Amino acid sequence: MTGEYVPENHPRTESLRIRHAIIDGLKNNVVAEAGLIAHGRGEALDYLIGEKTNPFAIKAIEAAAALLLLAKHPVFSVNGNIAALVPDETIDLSKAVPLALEINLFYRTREREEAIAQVFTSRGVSEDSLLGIALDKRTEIDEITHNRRIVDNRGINVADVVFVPLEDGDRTEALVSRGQKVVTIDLNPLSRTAQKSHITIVDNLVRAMPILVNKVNQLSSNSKEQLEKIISDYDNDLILKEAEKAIRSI
Ligand code: PTJ
Repeated sequence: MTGEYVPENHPRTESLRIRHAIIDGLKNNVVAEAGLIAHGRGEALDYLIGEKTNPFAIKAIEAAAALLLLAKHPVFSVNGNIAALVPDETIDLSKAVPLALEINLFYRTREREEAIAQVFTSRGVSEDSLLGIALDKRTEIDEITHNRRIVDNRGINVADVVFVPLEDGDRTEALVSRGQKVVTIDLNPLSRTAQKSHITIVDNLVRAMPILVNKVNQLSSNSKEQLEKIISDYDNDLILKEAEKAIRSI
């Protein structure tokens, strides 16, 4: 963290701290150059939702927790921004559900795969359990033309629920067309990913992830029927409309 650039008494200390985590991630090969642009877009949208976790996000987080707990083979698709901003929460979620972590990159290079793997192995995750990097386990999803088509045949390829925060729309559509359930976190309720996912958490990744981990822990003792009820009562179109309304009414 480039902490020296982040004065403690600055009115936007937290926002600067997060921004510098992304910049450090770029320097360490974790974040793609386009990840900075994505982050800037996220910052702008975060202003518009009041830089807080709104009720529409809380409802989506509860449904996401229920869906992840009900899944037989849930997989968390990890990209550069996630590794830079919420590595600890990502590991917490992988233990709480439990779910597999798969590194899946739009701007895929061997250097970035290794740098992102290092973020997790340095925090105690075993290299063997990190999917998406072993060359002999790779396969390709026909429906996707770009790099995200490269998936692990133990992970995203066979997952029933895929968690894809900060995503580009193509893959979400492809996963949905393959019959897989998709959960995302995206500050833009109008993005294709937000629109096509089954559950869309319109919130900043940094705020939403710890809440999601807590929610999974809280719901983990619920019965299958109780979890199914949470999902059947949930309406993602309504949630997206509420998020869009919050942005337009500012
Ligand atoms: O690491 P890679 O190579 O897999 O690349 C990752 C990026 C993020 C560069 C890639 O997936 C990409 O280009 O994504 P997009 O198309 O820019 O979409 C990112 C979406 O996430 C946008 O809708 C942003 O508004 C949103 N976003 C950005 N930062 C945050 C966010 N949503 C939630 N929390 C954030 N902190």
